[in-house]
Amino acid sequence: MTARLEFDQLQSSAEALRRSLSNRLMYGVGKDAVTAIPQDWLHAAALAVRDRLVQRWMVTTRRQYEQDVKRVYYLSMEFLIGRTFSNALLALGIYDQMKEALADVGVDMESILDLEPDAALGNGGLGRLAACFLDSMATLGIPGFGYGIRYDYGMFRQQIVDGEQVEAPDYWLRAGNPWEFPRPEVQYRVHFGGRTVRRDGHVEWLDTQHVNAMAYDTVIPGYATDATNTLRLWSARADEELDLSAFNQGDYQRAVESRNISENVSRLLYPDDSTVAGRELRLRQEYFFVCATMQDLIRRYLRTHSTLARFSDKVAVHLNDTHPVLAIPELIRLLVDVHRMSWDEAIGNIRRVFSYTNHTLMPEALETWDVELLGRLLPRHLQIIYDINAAFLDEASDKGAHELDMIRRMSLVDESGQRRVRMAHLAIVASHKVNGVSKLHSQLMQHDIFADFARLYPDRFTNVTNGITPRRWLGQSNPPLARLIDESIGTKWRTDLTELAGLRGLRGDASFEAAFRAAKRCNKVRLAQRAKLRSGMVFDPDALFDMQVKRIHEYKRQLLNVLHVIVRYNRIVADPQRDWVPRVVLFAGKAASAYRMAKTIIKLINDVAVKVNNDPVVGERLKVLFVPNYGVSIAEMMIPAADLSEQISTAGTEASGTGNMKLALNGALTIGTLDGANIEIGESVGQENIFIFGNTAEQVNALRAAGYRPRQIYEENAELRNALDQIRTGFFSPDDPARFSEIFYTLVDWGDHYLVLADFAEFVAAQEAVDRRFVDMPGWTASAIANVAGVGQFSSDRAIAEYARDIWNVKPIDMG
Ligand code: 26Q
Repeated sequence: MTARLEFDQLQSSAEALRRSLSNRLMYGVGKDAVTAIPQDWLHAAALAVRDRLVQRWMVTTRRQYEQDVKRVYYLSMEFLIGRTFSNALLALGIYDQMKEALADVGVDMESILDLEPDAALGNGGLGRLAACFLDSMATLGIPGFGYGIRYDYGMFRQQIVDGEQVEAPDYWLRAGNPWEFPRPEVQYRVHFGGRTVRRDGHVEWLDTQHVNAMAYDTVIPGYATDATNTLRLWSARADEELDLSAFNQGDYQRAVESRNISENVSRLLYPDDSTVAGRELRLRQEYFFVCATMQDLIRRYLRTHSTLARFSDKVAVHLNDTHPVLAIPELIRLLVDVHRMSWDEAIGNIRRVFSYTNHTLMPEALETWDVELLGRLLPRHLQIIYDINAAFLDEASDKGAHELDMIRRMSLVDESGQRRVRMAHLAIVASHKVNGVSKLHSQLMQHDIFADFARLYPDRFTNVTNGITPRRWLGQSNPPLARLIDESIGTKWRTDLTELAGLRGLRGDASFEAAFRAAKRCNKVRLAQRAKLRSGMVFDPDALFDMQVKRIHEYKRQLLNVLHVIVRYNRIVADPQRDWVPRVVLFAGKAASAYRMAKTIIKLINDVAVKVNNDPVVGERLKVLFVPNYGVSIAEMMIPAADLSEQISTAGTEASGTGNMKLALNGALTIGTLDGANIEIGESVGQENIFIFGNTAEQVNALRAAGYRPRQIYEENAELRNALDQIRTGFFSPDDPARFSEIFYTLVDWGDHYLVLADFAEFVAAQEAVDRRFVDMPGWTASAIANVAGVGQFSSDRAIAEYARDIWNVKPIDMG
């Protein structure tokens, strides 16, 4: 029986929104216009918007059900969503109407936007990619679900105190989260520990401890479509039983304390320190969310199917790196031990269902887990992994892999030293597709780290170059440019970014070029105002804005950038009267809290900034600023203001990069190495519109093999030597002259692993070419336009269409 429910059909006019706003403030927030603080208005407005999303959500869910669609489950430990309010308004096409409605009740919308906290449930590129993919799946109508963890504390807030990074907790839920729907009725038990007992064909897992995973749902709107998707995040809940037993023993306090401990599993996001410390809580997190997710998707499947026979026709599970790879043994466990499927049938299903994206080539960043820890926490899963390994090694030997060395290299268990499970190997063996995230990365993957597997399973490996959503990274973050593009070539680019190619025809059109420059200048003024407000620093919007915004990591080579800044500074001081091109060098990014070198690099940037910015001889010719607390919202403000995009990783280390795409889309020119997606960006925007320098991945290998000698470079290049000596002897740190000596030795005497010195001279030469081009303003503008016009293929819509066709085998839903 269906109840006779009647709903208001919510309209999009300013008037309808004003009415919703009043209702939501009153009945949703419990305030009136007199008592409401700005935060309350934001909350009420968010609820009014959410109501309109829910309408679409219900329609989509019904269509999915009617069409018995194949669903994609995108499993990721990270979703770096940022703010939702503006994004949802734009998706619904009600931005101006909401602004008017708020103005009618005396609230300035722009002033409340900044009150929304970022949902910062991710570290960097991998987490933001997941967020862009959700946006694109919804926009394309791909039936997709994001699954992850609802961390109480997201990415830490970075404060800079005396030039050093200080971490503060990010309690993003403090004011409540109007975008989520708690689903207390959707809870699954997640077991840990215990022992296993074999019983005819299946295995029982006994004497475990458990915690519950409770669902929180967020609607993901598609742009200019009724289609929406769901992001389901799990939060840990201790259950009643746990309390009762302890309570019965008369220890009420301990009962409550133990609740807290078991709920810790969803407490915080682990920062990526790239040398994975074997943290037990991290392993618990990984299992916690995939366990709940696998139970949930089996339940959803069985609601509309009576047997599991067609499971793999209706379910695709994608692993965003190896972090969710325990989903594989967990699904096998559920199919075999709970649903009593045969092992062979279960294995067949696994391979059809799973696919895996690799995001790094650096061996120290590949996840492995100690067999002892795995066996203690997840004894059944360790058995399953051993069984998969045995079957795999048989298969490998059938296919002719007999050589003992090769078997050892490919085994899921690394037996050298303390035995460890190689999570990437598990993902490869159990997936039907494995992809890298740029052409170069996918090639290196097949020729270097996973070469044995690529020989064994040549059809399994593929490339899907990353992409970014144009809705957030142009439409939302860069209104002046978005408006200009709308006026010049129409609005279709928002759902088909290749439309931007139409801008090519406008190069040489003086009025378009002037408007293009004006849009950039407007963004630079906005950033300069913000910087003035926050740091007191004043800079000239007509200077060249040079930006390196990304996590702080040795391989990303912020040090190379700093060395150039120091050399430029020394040159200015030596010859202040030359016709210097004024530059503002901006850095932003977080260092993992345990990564000492990365933190020292932040301090160096800030010490160099103090020296440069306070030298009266330098003046406007050079300014250096480290912008604190880089995250999605700060990126949205900074990126549109960039002239120059620094993408200077050691070739072969940056899997793809996505900041490179965002900056090019906003009309910055790239200075970069032939690494990750930089290569494809160069091919698309034209080599004359990008500044490429440095050793190629191949040359990097050759250099290392031949015995790289950084000290020789140091000795032979006087300017470089001088800069490094300044770092070593305390020129930038007179209060603590030895502060940066470790940086010096790392580069000069301890091998310079990332070849900073090897690429230095070419980098400086490329920077000189940048200056020459920038003073030719028409030439620069033409190149900037060529960048915007050329990056259409780096839309996440293109990436998702490729995943859907080549990896997931899913079709868009028919919205009727
Ligand atoms: C693993 C285990 C324990 C703790 C933390 C981690 C961990 C967390 C996050 C390891 C790695 C990450 C994040 C990696 C990441 O962001 N990689 C980037 O992914 C982007 C999207 O594909 C690429 O564009 C970047 O090149 C790549 O660096």
